[in-house]
Amino acid sequence: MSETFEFTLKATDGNARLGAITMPRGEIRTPAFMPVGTAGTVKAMYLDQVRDLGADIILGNTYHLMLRPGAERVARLGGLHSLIRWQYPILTDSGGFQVMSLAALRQIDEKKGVTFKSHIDGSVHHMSPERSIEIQGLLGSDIQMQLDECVRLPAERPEIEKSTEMSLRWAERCRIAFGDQPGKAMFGIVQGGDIPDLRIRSARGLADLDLKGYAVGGLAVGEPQDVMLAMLETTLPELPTTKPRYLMGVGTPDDIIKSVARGIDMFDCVMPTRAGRHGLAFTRRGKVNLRNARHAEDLRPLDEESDCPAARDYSRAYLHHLVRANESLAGMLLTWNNLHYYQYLMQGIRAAIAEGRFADFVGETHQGWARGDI
Ligand code: PRF
Repeated sequence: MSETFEFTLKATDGNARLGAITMPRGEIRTPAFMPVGTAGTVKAMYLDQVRDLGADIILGNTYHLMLRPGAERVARLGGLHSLIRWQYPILTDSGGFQVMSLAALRQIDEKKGVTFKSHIDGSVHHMSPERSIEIQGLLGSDIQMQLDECVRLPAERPEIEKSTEMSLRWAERCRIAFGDQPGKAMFGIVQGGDIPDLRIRSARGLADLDLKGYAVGGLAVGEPQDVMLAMLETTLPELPTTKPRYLMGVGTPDDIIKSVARGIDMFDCVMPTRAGRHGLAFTRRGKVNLRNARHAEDLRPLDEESDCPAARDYSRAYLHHLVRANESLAGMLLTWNNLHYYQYLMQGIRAAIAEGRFADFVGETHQGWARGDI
């Protein structure tokens, strides 16, 4: 495996890109979906299963891990990879987004960073751009994210502008704190809300910093899908084609396909894992809510043609029972099914781009969802 972090573009089909990131812990085939392992576990899954489904990289969260078990403790225990038994690349989010969505009493100061109260025990913590990078280093993260501020939409221009400019200055501080680590990467995060000139300003400012990769943040935070897609169309032409682009926290299978069509290479989302724990299955025939009474005596599996045992070998009647009875196995089977479906979708996307038939693939995939399963 590569000693350094490299991104290779292998084929394009329209704006869709097929590529690969190579780095010391492994290769990441792009477009890639990264299962979310917030607190050092992809909930309800063994990491061996996650790997077998085709995941090349998983995501971890600075915010959760700094609070519990603690970044210094993870470092003393040998780092996140060895602790959780995942030897492949790990990307860590920087913490700012989770502080804003989970912590109490948040205060932002450009120089000092964010001060917040833990959602677990109310203890007070500080995180500056430099401390976020330090924590991500202690965890042993392979791809680190800059500390940023994400504004929820709708919001007024002055608020978005102020936070976009601050995030850009934080990117520079994070780049300096990260320094030169050949086998690892630190990505900048484009902000700018739903305002095109701010998106362009943010993307150009980050491009000038010559980072190893670029994320698009601040989307899927309350705006309609067409606004999100319009922001990608505004943002992506401003970023270098030679670096990977990561759309943070997105999304549904439809969001993913439409974002790949506009040039996104990487995704992460709690959708497949969280929805699975709530009784919702993603399939080639669209979404199936196993809580629904119509499944109570349905002996058909979710998808008899799937090669995932959770989709192929268990009846809907049994899955329905497990969901209704609140059994752990319900979450385990549906998470397995959903992560399998997401990786199957990404593999289909990559094969279609390689063969120059991405538009046909999109059409066929939408047809499958529209057909429904009953
Ligand atoms: N910033 C960071 N993490 C994120 C986001 C962001 O804007 C989003 C927005 N969809 C998800 N996760 N640091």
